[in-house]
Amino acid sequence: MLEKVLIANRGEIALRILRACKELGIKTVAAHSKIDADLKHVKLADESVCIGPNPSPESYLNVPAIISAMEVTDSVAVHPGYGFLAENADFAEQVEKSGFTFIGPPAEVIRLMGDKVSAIDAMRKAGVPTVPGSNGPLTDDAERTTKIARDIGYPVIIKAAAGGGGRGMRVVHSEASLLNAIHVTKAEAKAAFGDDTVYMEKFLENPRHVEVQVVADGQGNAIHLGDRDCSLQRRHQKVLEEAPAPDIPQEAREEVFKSCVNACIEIGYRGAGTFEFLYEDGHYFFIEMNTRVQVEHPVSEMITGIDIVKLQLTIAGGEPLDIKQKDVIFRGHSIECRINAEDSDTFLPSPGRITGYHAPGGNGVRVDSHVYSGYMVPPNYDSLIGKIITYGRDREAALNRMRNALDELIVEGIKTNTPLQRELVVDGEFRRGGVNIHYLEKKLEL
Ligand code: MV4
Repeated sequence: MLEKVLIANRGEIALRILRACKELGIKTVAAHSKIDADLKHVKLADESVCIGPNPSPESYLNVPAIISAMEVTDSVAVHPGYGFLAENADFAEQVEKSGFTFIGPPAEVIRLMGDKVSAIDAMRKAGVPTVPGSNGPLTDDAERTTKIARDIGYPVIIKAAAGGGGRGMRVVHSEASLLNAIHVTKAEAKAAFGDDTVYMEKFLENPRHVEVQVVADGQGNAIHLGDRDCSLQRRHQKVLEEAPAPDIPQEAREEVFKSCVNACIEIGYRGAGTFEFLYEDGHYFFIEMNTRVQVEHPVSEMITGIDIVKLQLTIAGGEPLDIKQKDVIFRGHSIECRINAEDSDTFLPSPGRITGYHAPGGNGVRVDSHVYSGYMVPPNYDSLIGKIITYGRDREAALNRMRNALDELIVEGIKTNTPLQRELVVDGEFRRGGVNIHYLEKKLEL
């Protein structure tokens, strides 16, 4: 087992990681920026180190500072959480080269998945269903490119290989605008990522965002923890997630789950990971793989009873998976509402001091949050201040519990998106289940 883990993140996920370490008897080091000295996990950790000033490039993205912090504290491993350096292959590589353990997949696998062209290629070869597309980078052969688009059929979407998460994409509706759209997307990709490689896919007009959670030990064992629906999003920011994904035929899901587990073995995956799919008209289309623990991982934990972060830690410590697929029992339904320090109508950030705080509770209610009364939400980082997760025997029960939990939540001193979440959990169409990725943005336009 890992002896001492450095937590290179902040906020609720840092606290989540700290709790998992404590349950496993692992010593903890909280690496934090100057303004984050008062974070809850910093107070609870065995040790803490200030790794730099508030701007994240100088602290949570500062690789030498993090590696130095591991050296001075005798940490053996680093947990990157999500965001920041979590999917940075160069960071993982430097950590390992310095003799420490990166809690995540091997650097080569992060790199393979970071390049969307190579990720899709690997998945297609492993039998994961992908979007009809160019099956590789677009070349400067205009005739060939035009033919690919014709064969796929318009609309198509041009995506940057180095993009992902909604960055560097452009939809093309007709041949007349194809070549210029590629030209512009390449220029933007070059400027944003330093890599102008782009590829083409059929543009799916009304898909759902369905993702599959996997865990692999890198020793030949891999399992899936079912799916999540994350379609409720605004500008590529997820707002509410749930597990399982509602209203999908069981045979279709079992098939895609199997393909994901198989792909984990084929690519030498290790740790927790997520296969992102678009789901439309009964078909799954792989788009990206996330090689980190995700914000919404708790809904999968709630319906399986499995602690994903503890598995990340035991696997990084070299232990084989001690759970077989047949021992993963799916039961009930779980909803997660993200609580952000932002105006519920304008979505503008609302940092500041929380003067009063009361968290919901009761049967089937989980709150993953680092905030407390008197806590100052800094303006420097993302606005997530916590997550409410509910469990119920079925979707309706989980939603009803969420409605009550949101009613109980009190956050004073700053604005939060709680009013929006309260509206969502009673929204008729959402409650019927299976709304697509455009539903929330369309609802907000009204
Ligand atoms: C797509 C798509 C439609 N067709 N690809 C956006 C985020 C990135 N992960 C992939 N994205 C999309 N890729 C094809 N071929 C629509 C989106 C998309 C989207 C996907 C998931 C969740 C929200 C979204 C919002 C807008 C567009």
